[in-house]
Amino acid sequence: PVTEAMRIVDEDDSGIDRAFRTDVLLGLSQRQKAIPARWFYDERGSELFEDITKLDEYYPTRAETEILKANGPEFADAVGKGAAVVEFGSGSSAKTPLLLQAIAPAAYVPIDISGDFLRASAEQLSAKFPGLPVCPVEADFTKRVAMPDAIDGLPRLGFFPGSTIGNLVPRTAVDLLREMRETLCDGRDRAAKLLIGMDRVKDTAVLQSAYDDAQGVTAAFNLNLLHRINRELAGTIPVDYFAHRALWNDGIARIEMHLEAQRDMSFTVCDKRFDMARGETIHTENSHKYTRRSANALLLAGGWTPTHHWRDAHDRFMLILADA
Ligand code: AVJ
Repeated sequence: PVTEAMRIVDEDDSGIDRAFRTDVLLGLSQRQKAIPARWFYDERGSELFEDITKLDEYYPTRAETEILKANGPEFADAVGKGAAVVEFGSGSSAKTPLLLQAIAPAAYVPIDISGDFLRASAEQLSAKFPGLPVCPVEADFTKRVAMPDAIDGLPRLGFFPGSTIGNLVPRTAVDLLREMRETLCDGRDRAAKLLIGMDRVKDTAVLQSAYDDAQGVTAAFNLNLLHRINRELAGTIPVDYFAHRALWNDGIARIEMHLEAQRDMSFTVCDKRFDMARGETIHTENSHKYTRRSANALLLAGGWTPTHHWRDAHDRFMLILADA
């Protein structure tokens, strides 16, 4: 059974997403132009990301799935039965069934900003687990989210797979971890845990090709952001003048994606004019990589105490369980 999701996207009279407009206009006005990675995921962007997860070069999805498949009984032991699983950014993940199978939860609460994706994946999940109450919530999980009454009194397990946390700089990641703790604990002294996936620091060439694949799917994913701006924010960006770049920033252990101007240009977005010089970039994504220690430090700063730690056979990825 799937309950009705609430709609929370804030649109103006012409149907423009206010948060998207603000992030793009402010982001393009900075000296180093930058747009938050969360805006990649319109319908096309979500499809392209699904394609990325199937690429030979893109290991994180397979590595995390391997960990989930290999450790079912251990998750069940560590989490206990009858929890409400609250998934932050449910997407269309194939990972969720693996977790639900392993721990036999009492309810499943997927939270996602994309309502259509959310409803589709809630229906799919519900079909696979008849009898499991599924309560989708359409919301921006970077803020505290009200939990459905249906899970009152149940112990809660937050699930945040996919290394999505890696998109955030540490200051913002810590804020998010604290918001998740608020969402799960509801201001009370509730039993809450978090199972979070984090990508590991590894050989630079492996990282680089994971974010700059031979087929150009990641390039298309990156460039799709410009198409989205043109479509949704009345933009005139000449998309063909941009090239995809993926760089490893060793000092802060992250892959950076940029869109690099291949020539001087000017364009407008929502009637605002922007100029770019050849070689200048729009910074579109950070994907932070962690060691066990740096991951633990981040979780602790966010109010979570790590208790368990699992890796795939090739040490590429880790799942960490933490206590509120
Ligand atoms: C969905 C944030 C985990 O950082 O690996 C994939 C997104 N960007 N290829 C990542 C992404 C380019 C991805 N996350």
